[in-house]
Amino acid sequence: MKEELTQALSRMLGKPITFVNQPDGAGLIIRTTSANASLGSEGFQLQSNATNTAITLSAQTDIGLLYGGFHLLRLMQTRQPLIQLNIHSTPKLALRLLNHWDNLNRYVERGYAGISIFNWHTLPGYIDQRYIDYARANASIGINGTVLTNVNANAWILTGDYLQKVKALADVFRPYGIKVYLTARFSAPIEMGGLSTADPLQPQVQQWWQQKVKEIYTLIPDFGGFLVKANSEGQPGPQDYKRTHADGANMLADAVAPYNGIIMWRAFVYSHETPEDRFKQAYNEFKPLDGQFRKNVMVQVKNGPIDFQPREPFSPLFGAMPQTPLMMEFQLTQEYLGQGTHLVYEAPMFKETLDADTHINGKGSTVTKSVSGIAGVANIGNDINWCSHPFAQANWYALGKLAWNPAQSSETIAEEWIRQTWSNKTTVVNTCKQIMLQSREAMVNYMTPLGLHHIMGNGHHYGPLPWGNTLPRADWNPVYYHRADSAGIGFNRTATGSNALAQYHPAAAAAWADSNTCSSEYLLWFHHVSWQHRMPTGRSLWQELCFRYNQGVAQVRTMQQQWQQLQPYIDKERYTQVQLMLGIQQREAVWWRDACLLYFQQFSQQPIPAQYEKPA
Ligand code: GCW
Repeated sequence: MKEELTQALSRMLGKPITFVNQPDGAGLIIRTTSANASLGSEGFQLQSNATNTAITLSAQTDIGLLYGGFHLLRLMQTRQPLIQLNIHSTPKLALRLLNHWDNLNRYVERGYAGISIFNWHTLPGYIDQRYIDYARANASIGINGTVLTNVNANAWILTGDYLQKVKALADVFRPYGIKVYLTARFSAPIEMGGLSTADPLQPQVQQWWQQKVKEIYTLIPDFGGFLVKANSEGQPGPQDYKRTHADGANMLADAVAPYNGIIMWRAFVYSHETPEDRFKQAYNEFKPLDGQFRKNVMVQVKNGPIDFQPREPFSPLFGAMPQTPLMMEFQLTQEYLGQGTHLVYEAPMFKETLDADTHINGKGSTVTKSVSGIAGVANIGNDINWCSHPFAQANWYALGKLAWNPAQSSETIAEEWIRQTWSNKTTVVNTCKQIMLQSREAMVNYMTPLGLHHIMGNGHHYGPLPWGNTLPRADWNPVYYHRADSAGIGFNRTATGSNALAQYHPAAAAAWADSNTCSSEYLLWFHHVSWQHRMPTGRSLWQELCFRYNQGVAQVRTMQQQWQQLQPYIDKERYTQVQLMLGIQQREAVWWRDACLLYFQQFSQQPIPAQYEKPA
């Protein structure tokens, strides 16, 4: 913390900083205190004295002081007044993690910002300054854990040589309060251990994991634990041996329990065999297991039931597993959100899920109340600016801030980030904020308005492919999701359809159950409605679709104009980068609109209203 303050304060104030052991009552007074138990192990307090000549930063731990130090620097950098401070801050969620989908060969699955920052080849001997900066950046926003490896896991990370490399990273991250976690490939006992089975109920399998875990903790005493993707998309898992997810998770949980480790077991599963609506599968598999997991198992649930779409209803698992701690999984990397090129500020999307009401324990049972931690699939790579698109870093920032305090608004977070990243000038702050705050809704409009989902290109998930119908599995194909025909469009998930709605508490389901009252944002998630269906705006469904797609394009054009106004205030390099990216985004918004409207028009058999641009 001393180092951080020295570096930052001397630059901000333009003069060297001195530390003294006997403060004379003025300046910044830093102290650890055991007197204030409410601060916990990570909280901090910043308080001014009566005459505003001193600020006291106190915490129970060094990490608390570090977080408090960063907070003070943030106040300064965003030009907040430093008088009458009375801040008491503790994280609302204990686990605030990044999940890297980084492979050992440095290819990042769904990564759009270069290759992995973790250079396994030169570790453990070479400690790249980037590892230190990565830890500093994370600590500055309260992130306290990182899963270094892809959930589509490679067993080799568990070999002795690789564990030395992991240890080197853990040693770098420790002073910043960041614990290291790994992904565990369920079949590792076979692939690495030479066993003939990975059956979690076989004693030799259990022993293999116990040994492995012991080896890890000998090197890394504060190792966090494992994140596991099992029996999903071809990954090995306990079901290969007719065991349940609980059997698999508990076996690993028992191995790490003596060291206070945890297992984060992912609920992102959907099976090749079941013809069941994919929406329902995670709930169907996991809900019956509630109560069967060990105490140190957390089930990690993606925000929505399908897969990181521009807009999804919250996953029905939130609130549905009262005996199992849940982790929220958000995706920072923009797999379905324009990837490396589109400017999309994701905080409003995260907030929408966190604030959603599950009604499980009556009104006000927000999703936030049902989670014990938040993980963000990282959007970081070795690009010079970490996240490639200059605005993408805001999503990393927002994840940390929301995990610390889910009640913070998207706007406040955006403003903080803009001030620290671009400028404190009012025009820049206000204009960037406008751009950021409309960006997610713009994207929903030009990609998947009114509750359309999963109509992007197969495999790479980039660009429109609503006509996609050639893959061997129904639920890989866009036509499975939009179900457009001459009668109408949308997926009927009510009682007369797949009845996925029944997985929600009746009070939550009620908001979506009737196509006449279901909010437009979710309409086609839950209903197949006719092209003539009357929307709350008075337009027909078809007209509304035309309106939304065009609105999305118009919003991106507005974003372009707004950005242009900032040219005098932004350095040329970053200004041009964003400008060119917005150009791509604009062209692609048009591409999306034209492709989708022309495709759906075959079914609606209605003209595109004259006021809109004619698709090329
Ligand atoms: O979002 C999908 C991606 C896969 C990913 C999978 C998952 C890591 O298309 O690339 O695999 O979900 O979350 O497991």
